[in-house]
Amino acid sequence: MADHSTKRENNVAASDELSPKAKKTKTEHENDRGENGNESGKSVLSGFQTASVLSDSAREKTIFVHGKLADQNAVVILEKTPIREEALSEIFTASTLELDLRNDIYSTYRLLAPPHLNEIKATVVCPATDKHVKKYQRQESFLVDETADDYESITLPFIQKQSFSVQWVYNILEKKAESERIVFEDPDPMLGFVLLPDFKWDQKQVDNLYLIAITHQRNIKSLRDLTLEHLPLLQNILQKGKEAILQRYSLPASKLRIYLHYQPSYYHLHVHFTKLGYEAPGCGVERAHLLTDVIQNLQSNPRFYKTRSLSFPLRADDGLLSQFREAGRL
Ligand code: M7G
Repeated sequence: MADHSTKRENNVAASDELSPKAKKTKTEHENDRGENGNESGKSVLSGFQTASVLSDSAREKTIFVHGKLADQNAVVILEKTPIREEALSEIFTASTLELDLRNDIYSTYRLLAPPHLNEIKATVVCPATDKHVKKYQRQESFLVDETADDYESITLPFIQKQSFSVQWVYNILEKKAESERIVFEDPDPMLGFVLLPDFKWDQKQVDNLYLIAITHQRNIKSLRDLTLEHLPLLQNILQKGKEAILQRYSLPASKLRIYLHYQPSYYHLHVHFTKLGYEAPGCGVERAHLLTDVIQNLQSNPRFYKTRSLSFPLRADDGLLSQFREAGRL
């Protein structure tokens, strides 16, 4: 259950800290509407042809759709955005209400808010690969226990052949994309990183804060590659990431969940920073490794991640799962 005092505090932080940014984001969106989102008055998504719904959630208010956009395979993710406290007075004054039912002290309505308060966040992946389509498809998962030998003989060869492109990561590091969204950067080639909002976060409220820190070093694929030599890098990300978030969003470290995924989707080392209390996708124990634990594990055993078994979930049609099955490991 959300703690209201905390929520209020965060929303105050949100309005203090986010409003210049939110304004900027609005201007960017307005520009986008002219330059990218709309072409001659028509949304680029108006030509989207739905092939199938990959998954949806009434609780999360999301839908993942597979289809074609200008003859290319595409995935479109639609998500209703949270209601912001600062929008409440306009919602109450400027909306129309249609009564659904009234019974004793209870009544329910259909509230039709002005369009700008009724946003849907749309994420488009185009052209999407089959792997993208599978990533967003609802599927059964299986927990795999990967030994160090399994990593060398099964996982590593698989990810070397089949992982998602990390071009988007290089674009961020080289300031070819999203440079205006960077919250903090340490440019040091060995210890440095770029901290910026994850594209899952609309940055309108701190309640669902989600940032990622992407290392400047390009040769660290995942948790499995980490050894004692990476401790200064990890400590730097932890320390400076926390400081930058406190400064920008007034959110102290005690409100942050800071972790790495194993397996990640993108094999270029990055750290997730999400707000404690926000059930971010992938923050469960079967996939998220707290950065503080990773640091301590490496301090007590420099080869911890080179030698220990690591468990993680794989989806039913993941090629890596077939490899584990073929090797008799499942
Ligand atoms: P991950 O652990 O490799 O995989 O995290 P996951 O997507 O299964 O969690 C990569 C993170 O990068 C995710 O949280 C994505 O939402 C985020 N992300 C992915 N892309 C393609 C982008 C992007 O283009 N820009 C930004 N800002 N974030 C992205």
